[in-house]
Amino acid sequence: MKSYLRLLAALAALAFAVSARAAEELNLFGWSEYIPQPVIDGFTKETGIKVNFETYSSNEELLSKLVAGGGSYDIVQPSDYTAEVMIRQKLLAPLDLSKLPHLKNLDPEFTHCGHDPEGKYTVPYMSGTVGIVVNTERVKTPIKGYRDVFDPKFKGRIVVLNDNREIVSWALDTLNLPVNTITAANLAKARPLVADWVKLVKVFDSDSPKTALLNGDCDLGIVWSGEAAILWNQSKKFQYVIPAEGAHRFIDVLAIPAEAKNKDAAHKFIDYILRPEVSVLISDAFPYTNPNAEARKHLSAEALANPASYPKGGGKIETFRDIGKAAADIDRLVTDLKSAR
Ligand code: N2P
Repeated sequence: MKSYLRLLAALAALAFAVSARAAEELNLFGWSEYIPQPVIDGFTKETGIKVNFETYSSNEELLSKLVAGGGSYDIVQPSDYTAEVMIRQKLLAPLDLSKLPHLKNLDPEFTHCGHDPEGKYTVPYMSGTVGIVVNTERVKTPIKGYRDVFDPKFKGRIVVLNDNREIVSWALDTLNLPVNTITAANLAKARPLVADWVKLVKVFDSDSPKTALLNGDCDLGIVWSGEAAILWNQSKKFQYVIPAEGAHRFIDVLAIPAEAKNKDAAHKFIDYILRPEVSVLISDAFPYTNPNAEARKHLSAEALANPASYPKGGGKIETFRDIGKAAADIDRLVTDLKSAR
């Protein structure tokens, strides 16, 4: 009888362990068109951890949902400057670096940067720039910078990111004003430029700005470099130009919200992403600048020669920083001007 009870207890424990494993989940909140589904599926297949994947189109959307949603996300994917805001607001959990053995694969150029100097909260996912794409079959004049794009003759032929901080930074760069020290006076100077520019734009799209260029709806774009790289792979008529007035370079990261409920699974996912063979799959689908030095060794010569993914030289390239309350002023400015156009 005793051994029968012991057997029963063992079976119950086993059933509990199996159900606990089956119940393990990960709530991933990431940029659209950035994390390939096969990568997520591969992680689930290997670990048994079910991934619930939600996407967003801007850092502002991520930030507001994270603040409102409390503990519902286990991994988020902010850009560097938004990670900086999250660290300041204590919205991120410190990472347990002992659970991330593949961190060593990262190129030090992308780690310990201004947004997270001690590398305590964030792991670089992909990097990139924001630049101009020109359909050179349709646009015959030289396009070097923002002023060339926002020429009235291109009205209705332009697609740009639907991203207010980006748009204002193009105007500030054009006026040779700083993009990270935002004053009311400088925003007032940028305003007329932005007002003129938004009237020329046909499509605002941060998710897939390549689409309007591919289907011929637009001939010029200001887009994420990974989008430009996909266009280049489709046809060499789509040329990528780093704007002469200055360009934005971002490092998008993976981080764990302070309130996350599945922190262990989150570390497992981050380390999975850091494996070279997984990271290569990400580069193949979304050819941004891969910060993983080991993965880069496995990229094709063609992938490494893509001028949008791995631009050579170029002028002034800056990262964005946390600008505090001025972010709301920028948002208001562009939202007003867009609705007035
Ligand atoms: C992916 C957009 C990622 C770039 N669709 C944003 N920094």
